[in-house]
Amino acid sequence: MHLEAVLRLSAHHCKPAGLTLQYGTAGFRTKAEHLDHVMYRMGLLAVLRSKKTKSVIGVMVTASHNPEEDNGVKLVDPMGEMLVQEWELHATNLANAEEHELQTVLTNIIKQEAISMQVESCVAIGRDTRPSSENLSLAVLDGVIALESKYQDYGLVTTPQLHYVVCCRNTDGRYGEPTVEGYYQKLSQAFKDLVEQSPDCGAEQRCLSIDGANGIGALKVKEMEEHLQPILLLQLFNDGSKGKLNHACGADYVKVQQKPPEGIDMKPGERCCSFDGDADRIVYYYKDCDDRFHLLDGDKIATLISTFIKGLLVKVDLKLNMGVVQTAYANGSSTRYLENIMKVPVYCAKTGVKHLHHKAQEFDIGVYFEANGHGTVLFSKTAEEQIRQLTNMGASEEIRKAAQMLENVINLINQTVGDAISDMLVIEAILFLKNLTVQKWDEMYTDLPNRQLKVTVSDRKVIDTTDAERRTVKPPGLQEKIDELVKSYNLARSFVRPSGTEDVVRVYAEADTQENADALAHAVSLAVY
Ligand code: 16G
Ligand code: ZN
Repeated sequence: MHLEAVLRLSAHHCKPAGLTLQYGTAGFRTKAEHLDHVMYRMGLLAVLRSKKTKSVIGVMVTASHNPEEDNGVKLVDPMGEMLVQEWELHATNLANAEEHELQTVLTNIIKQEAISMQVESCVAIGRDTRPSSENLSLAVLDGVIALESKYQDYGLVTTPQLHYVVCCRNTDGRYGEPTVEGYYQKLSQAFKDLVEQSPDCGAEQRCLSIDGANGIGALKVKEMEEHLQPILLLQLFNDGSKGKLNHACGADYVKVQQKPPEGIDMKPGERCCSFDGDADRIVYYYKDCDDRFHLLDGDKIATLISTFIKGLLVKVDLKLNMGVVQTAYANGSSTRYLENIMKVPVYCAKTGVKHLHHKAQEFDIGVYFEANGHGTVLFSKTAEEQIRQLTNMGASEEIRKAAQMLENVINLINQTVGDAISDMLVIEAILFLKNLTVQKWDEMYTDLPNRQLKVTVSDRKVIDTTDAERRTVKPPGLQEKIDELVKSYNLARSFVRPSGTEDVVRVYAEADTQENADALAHAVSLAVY
């Protein structure tokens, strides 16, 4: 192995001795100034992964909803999914190797994975709008160049756009044209085809206010806007021209704080949504006439989408199984509504997109959403084929029409990963077609009041969970204490889990009233302490 170029270029991206990081739920994430060497090495690893899979591999530089000073990086696998788990370990080992160990660690990965270095490789790179992202993506590029790989730098893109182009590149364009323009074309066409059938709605119903979190999503919505007119009239706030990325705005802020972002002008009854910093999450909300804030989070989105799809499935009369995947954070009311009223099977997965995605793949149609607004719908090959067949030769006009709508949904939803823009268009289309206001959508069920808190502990790893993070098995006695506390409230539920992205323990509680949810969350955080 000739790794001289790798070592020579590594001298420009030296690892601070002793610094260790872990490839977690969302790749590497920390203060931007600690990431230069990690980026260089993820460039190297992407090349190896590309050679191993004989496919284009993506590298996205972003720290999503984290503060502007942070940054991060994650690798995208051939079909646009998250990096497989076994390679997360390689990523961690490579990032943490001291300079003098780099060659050995790299050679070990090559040996262990039996990678033939002669195989061609190609890496697709994207980045968000953080000030640090440009230089960090150049560091990734240096790693790619050191291993003499081909690459394509897509520049400023949303995370889901990068997942999309990677998938397109590896499926000979069957998923779409592998460009950002191709993404706009595919989605806007599917959106227009889907809403074609909708009743004529007034201008008011066609207006949507978007909080772009001062990030990449805002930039991309501006680019896409003209493709969506005149059906959808978008009003963009927090577009990055003034405010700071994710500061007092964005989907995470709105969900956790349960209040509107700063910088948005909300009139009673108006439909609003917030993206996060890399536009892979979305939440909706509105203010009622009494100035009360109503949040429609990932659970409400999952319910809306799965109800719509189920309705179409009944019409086309296909025996396709549909399941909804949630996490422990899903509001109890949403789970009950889906199971008892909609009669849709619901499953709980561990937090983190890869876990939900994986579970959703078990169904013909798998709808997954985290309460925080990250989610999508996956259609199996069988489902896609059966639906497509019916669009050509459905028994009746009604069946053909319903099949056509399902096909439009397939084209509109970004099946590689949760996507704020794509999810937004699916939601808007459903609201048009069903002639639903945001209030009516909100009334599908009433959320149980809930509270999230974080607790700083000396070592969050002392907490270990089971049952998709709904119960703790360590430290001893903690679960019993939580059970005891939960018993004293009505409709209550609570759990704690170590965060995968921050050095904290997260606490979730829900109960019949906000006061009770707050009190329970508080009591449980004291038990953790
Ligand atoms: C990451 C995950 C997100 C999860 C969050 C939980 C991906 C792409 N993102 O942002 O799905 O909800 O982590 O963070 O997997 P936590 O472990 O700090 O609560
Ligand atoms: Zn994100």
